[in-house]
Amino acid sequence: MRHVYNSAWAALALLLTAAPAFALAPVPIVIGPSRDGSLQDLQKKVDHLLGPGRVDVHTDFIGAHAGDPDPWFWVNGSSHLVSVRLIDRKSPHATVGWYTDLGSASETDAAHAGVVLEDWRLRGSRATVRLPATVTRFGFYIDHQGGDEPADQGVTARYFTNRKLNDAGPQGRGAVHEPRDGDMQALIFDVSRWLGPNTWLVACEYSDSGCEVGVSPDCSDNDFSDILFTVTAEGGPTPAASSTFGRVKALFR
Ligand SMILES: [Ca+2]
Ligand SMILES: [Ca+2]
Repeated sequence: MRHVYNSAWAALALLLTAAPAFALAPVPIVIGPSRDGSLQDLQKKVDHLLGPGRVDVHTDFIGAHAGDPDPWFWVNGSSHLVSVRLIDRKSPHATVGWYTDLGSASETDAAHAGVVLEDWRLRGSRATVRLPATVTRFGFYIDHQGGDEPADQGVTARYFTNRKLNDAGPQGRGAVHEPRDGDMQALIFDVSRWLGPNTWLVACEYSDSGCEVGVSPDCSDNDFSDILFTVTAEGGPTPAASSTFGRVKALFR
């Protein structure tokens, strides 16, 4: 029987590895008016996608409430299949990829990451990724080729959905506003009620969100509406849905 216990402990260790941290307080995010006009406001785009009044972008993102997972990542479920659909983007100069999330670091080599949506993809296009079974936690990165907005300073930036992996403040020069322990470059919403089980909306900022917030050249507008895509875990369980967290917690009651 000994090997049975060993297997159980191995499974438990895997759960502990994947266990999330939880926000003690809401993650303080400033969403600013879009420099591209009110039609680009994230709330309008989300209302168009889900229907008006369903999601408040200021208060419903994951991390907006104490007790929410922070930072966010997904857990590789049993099917290992994840589909990504491009909802909207302002500029074609961005690529979305998945990466292996190690908590305080990312793995982005070819065995642990890959391109999901290339910059030529059109709105509405969908891509499906089969994650390696060895990957426990994952997230998405956005490579934005600079030049669209003044704050980008013409450089290509890589942002991660796990905010702790993004440099603090403008180009890593230190935080100038909250949150000070990792710039939030993507707001993530659980939209499973409206778009199907295990579906999240990821709303990204192309500029360095650690810059001062505004529309002047050295600022980021922090409209979080520069590229929007959905993530769906196909065929059942379960990237990091709240039910997964519930099960993890239940083990320790
Ligand atoms: Ca930054
Ligand atoms: Ca923006």
